[in-house]
This record gives sequence, structure tokens and C-alpha cells, in this order.
Amino acid sequence: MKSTLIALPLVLATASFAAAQGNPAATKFMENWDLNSDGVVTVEEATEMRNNVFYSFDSDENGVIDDEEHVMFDEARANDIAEMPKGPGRALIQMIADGMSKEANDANGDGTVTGPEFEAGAANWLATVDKNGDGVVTIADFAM
Ligand SMILES: [Ca+2]
Ligand SMILES: [Ca+2]
Ligand SMILES: [Ca+2]
Repeated sequence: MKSTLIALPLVLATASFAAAQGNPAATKFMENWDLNSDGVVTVEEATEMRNNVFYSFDSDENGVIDDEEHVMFDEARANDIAEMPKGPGRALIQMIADGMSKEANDANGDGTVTGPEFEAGAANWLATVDKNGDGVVTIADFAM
């Protein structure tokens, strides 16, 4: 059983709902994806984290996430969404999770997702979270 904390480490059981930003999902996203803790998630950091996610779900390590492996990956993301209280936090997790779906990353439409396909999706995925369009994700992008 793969840990969902590896897939989407932003949703932890210890999430503080008293977070100053008022959105626990945003706080957790920054804590886990801002690898060097400078308050900014760059495309490089997003790429590295997505690689970690990819390899944690490529169970047989053949460089491809196939349908069987996607079952577990989809389940892990669904669990993370279900754990969030309804509201902006859940909507945010949904958006982030959708960006890691097979549909979003199977660039050549052959039904599986390769490491390079998943990695190439990082920039577009980050752009969907980057609401103010400055090319990086900061806590400011989560103001709602
Ligand atoms: Ca950073
Ligand atoms: Ca595989
Ligand atoms: Ca931004």
C-alpha cells in the first residue's frame, strides 16, 4: 500500500486548521512542495516533487504508470480530496489532484503515462495553480 502522503503530502493528518492563511490546503502545499523553504514553489521544485510522486506509484519500476498502477494512484488522490473539509481547501486539492490524472498527463494518448510525460506536465500544472501569473507559486496565489 502506497502512502498518500507521498502522492499528495499537502494533506496531512496534522494539518493545522488554525493556519493564518485560513486555507490549510494552501499551507500544506507550500510546506511540502517548496523544497528549499524560501516561500516560492518554482517549476524546478514542482518537477522534482512530481518525479518523486511518479516513481512512488510506478510499482514495477518500468518507467510507465499503467492502468493497474493508476488505480492505486487515483485512489490515493481521491482519499486526499475526501480528507479535506468541503470548501476552498477541497477545491484546491481537487485542482491539484486533477493535474496529476492520467487524462492530464498522457500526452500521446496511448493509455499510459511515462516519466517524461509526467515531468513535462509540471510547468502547465504549476501554471494552473499560479493565479497571479508570475511564474511561481507562493501563498499569494491561494488568496480567495
Ligand atoms: Ca522554493
Ligand atoms: Ca509501471
Ligand atoms: Ca504566482
